[in-house]
Amino acid sequence: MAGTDRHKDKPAASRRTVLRAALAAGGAAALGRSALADAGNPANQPPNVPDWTRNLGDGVAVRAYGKPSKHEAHVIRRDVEWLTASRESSVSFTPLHELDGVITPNGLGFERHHSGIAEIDPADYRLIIHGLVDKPLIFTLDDLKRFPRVNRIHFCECAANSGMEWRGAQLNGCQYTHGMVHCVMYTGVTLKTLLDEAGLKPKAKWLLLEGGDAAAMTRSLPLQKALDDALIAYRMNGEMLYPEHGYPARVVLPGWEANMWVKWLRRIEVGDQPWHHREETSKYTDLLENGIARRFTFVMDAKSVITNPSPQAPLRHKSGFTILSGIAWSGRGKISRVDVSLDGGRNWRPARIDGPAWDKALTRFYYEFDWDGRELLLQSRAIDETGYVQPTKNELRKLRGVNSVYHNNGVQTWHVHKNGEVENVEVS
Ligand SMILES: Nc1nc2c(c(=O)[nH]1)N[C@H]1C(S)=C(S)[C@@H](COP(=O)(O)O)O[C@H]1N2
Ligand SMILES: [Mo]
Repeated sequence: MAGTDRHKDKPAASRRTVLRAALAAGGAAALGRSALADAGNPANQPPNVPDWTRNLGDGVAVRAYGKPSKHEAHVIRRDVEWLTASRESSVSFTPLHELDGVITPNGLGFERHHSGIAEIDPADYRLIIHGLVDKPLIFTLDDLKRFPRVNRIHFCECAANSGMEWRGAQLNGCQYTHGMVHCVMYTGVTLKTLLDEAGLKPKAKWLLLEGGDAAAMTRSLPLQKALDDALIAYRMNGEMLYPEHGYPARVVLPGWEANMWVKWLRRIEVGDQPWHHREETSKYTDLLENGIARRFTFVMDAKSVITNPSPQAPLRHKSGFTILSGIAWSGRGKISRVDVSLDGGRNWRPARIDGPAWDKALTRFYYEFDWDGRELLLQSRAIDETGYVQPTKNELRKLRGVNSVYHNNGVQTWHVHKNGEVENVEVS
């Protein structure tokens, strides 16, 4: 049965004319519609009856694994061609301007791989713990799932996020300037539980974390962090990890730079000092103006960005009620406040945080205002529970110079033009 007779009669044309007249006379605002009320295909709009109302749709289980609407096909991870030397060693960015709330969908979180995605058969997955332990252990995936579980929601940010912006405004879109961050709920076992199982020798001070990908990426982790809040996660947002995020198990280090969150984790060696690592996977040191590098800059400082409006999400209305939205996060705890400026940092007003403001997680803020149609210089600054205030980019440059590509948590400025287009700029 395709469609019902009930809907087959087309309403009289005169009704349509009346409705249009009402809209033109200012009824648009009352109906909560904008100038975009004229967009689309009138045949699908009131008072006409669209096909999707006339016809039955797919039944259950036709879409055995759900996907977003086909009209959302533009909401994807993207890379920057000139940044991507090879498809394997590359980065893709989270489409932050297309998301809301605080949780990143599993298919949209940025990816960073040094040697591509390892496709691991879970039956062959093994995690080895050895070195300065009482009994070296080998875990299967099922073994990991039989330890007491924890659920933790945390952001994961590459230390190179915003790194292209150290010398000046460069990339036009928050997807590219800030999209090396995602936030999901991880399910797994604490690393402490596994280390307790193996038994640490008194001299234990550092761990080596090694990935099972072709990069065999290794990082040194101070034991204190491992015992404090590190996880070995196998689920994200309830699902098993996706291959690009380390299936079947990865390291989660709340608040710390993502480079250390080893994916496809296969080996943990316990030692008494940090290891020397191969340059290409571990040059995450911050070169200062005087040539000295900041090392072990593990914690991600508080940061924020306005995701809407932004260069990929311009303002479509010419003026009037406007919703500004963005995300804030801190590697040192909860976000306690976010301020917003419409004039490049001269005046600040508190934004409205809505939804959870979890520890070391993305936090959503909004600022609603009446746009007078004039140019805007939008900024946001995050303040975390330690009292730390997100600095301006120039304040950061004074401290650290411009040699590093890492740990740029400076305030972002978006220039909103009169026509609603938005551009990445800097204010002095
Ligand atoms: N085994 C392995 N782990 C890895 C990497 C890698 O290339 N191999 N890249 C690291 C870097 S630099 C980042 S930023 C994060 C990215 O995590 P994601 O791809 O889940 O976003 O993984 C880290 N863990
Ligand atoms: Mo990274």
